[in-house]
Amino acid sequence: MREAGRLPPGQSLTLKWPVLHEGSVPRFDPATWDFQVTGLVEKPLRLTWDEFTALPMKDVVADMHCVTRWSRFDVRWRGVPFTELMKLISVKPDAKYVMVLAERGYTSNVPLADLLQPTTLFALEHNGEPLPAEHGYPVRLVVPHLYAWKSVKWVRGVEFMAQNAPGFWEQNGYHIYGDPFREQRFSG
Ligand SMILES: Nc1nc2c(c(=O)[nH]1)N[C@H]1C(S)=C(S)[C@@H](COP(=O)(O)O)O[C@H]1N2
Ligand SMILES: [Mo]
Repeated sequence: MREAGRLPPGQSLTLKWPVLHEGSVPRFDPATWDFQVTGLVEKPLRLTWDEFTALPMKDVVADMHCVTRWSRFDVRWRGVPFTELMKLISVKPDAKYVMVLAERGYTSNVPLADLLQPTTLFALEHNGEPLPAEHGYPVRLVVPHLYAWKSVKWVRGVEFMAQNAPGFWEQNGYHIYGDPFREQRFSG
């Protein structure tokens, strides 16, 4: 055990990797895939697959906590840190929140400060292999310190916002922030 209290309250450890998402697994076509940055930026940005995968990458080993009460320890991700994306854009000073956008209209809102954490990345690999399709191939966001519904699979872009706004699960009763150690599962 790396530290006591590593398992958040109300969670159980799993050694498997459950698959959890709304809808079906989208198809990936590198010729049409893009990553779009919109909202409160000086200039919107569009990256092609080749441009996105040329960005610097690093490894992050982190635990994963789903609001449905399973946690996985020591998940190894490799991908593009959110801070690398920040180097390509000028965010306007009033941008404080981000809507993360995925295939099929899935969204989740995350404060910009949380995305700037060194452990937040756009993961392309898991344990040295490309992400399995059902786990977000080709790219998913990983925000390990929040409940995993914020770790958006099949991510396609981010929109910078001045005000917080609920994403898909947040509109359906999940907590607007989602800290597993404070058991922020549901709103209200
Ligand atoms: N695009 C998309 N990303 C998503 C979801 C989803 O429904 N659609 N579900 C979230 C939820 S609730 C969880 S717990 C994790 C599960 O990731 P996994 O299937 O790789 O374990 O993905 C998150 N990312
Ligand atoms: Mo979840």
